[in-house]
Amino acid sequence: MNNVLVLNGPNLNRLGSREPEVYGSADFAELVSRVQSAAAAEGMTADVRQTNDEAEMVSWLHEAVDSGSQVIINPAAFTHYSYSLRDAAALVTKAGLKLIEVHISNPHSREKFRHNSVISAVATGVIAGFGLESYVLALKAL
Ligand code: CA2
Repeated sequence: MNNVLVLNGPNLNRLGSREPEVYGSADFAELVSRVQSAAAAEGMTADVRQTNDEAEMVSWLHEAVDSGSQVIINPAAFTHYSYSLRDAAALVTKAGLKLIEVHISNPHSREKFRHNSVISAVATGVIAGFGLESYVLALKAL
């Protein structure tokens, strides 16, 4: 079966605890089950992970290259400044694997510092602003 790595960055483990007007009311456990059932509906399996650690996220992208896995990634705040994550994401797409950047909110409608992504230029595509549906749309795109 086609397995996709669904990687989530810092603070997303706290989803549901604040700012429901921006991120919705679902918690991270609900995100995991929503993504896994959407993946099953597409004939895929989803390995859904979250980390607050930049080095761990870089290692997971290396793992995607080594195992030939496609990636859906919500880099969270790393989106806006992490060149190490950008370089690791570029390794994925340069290996011929798809990497889709997703966001729950629409960063372009928020503070200026969220308007820039250092990841988007090396991603296959970007989906933002549809709540947890952003992940489902990314699965459909894959
Ligand atoms: O909209 C997104 O998915 C973001 O990637 C979420 C990041 C933010 O830094 C990006 O600009 C956009 C923030 C994740 C924090 O998640 C929480 C949500 C609710 C409660 C606590 C943390």
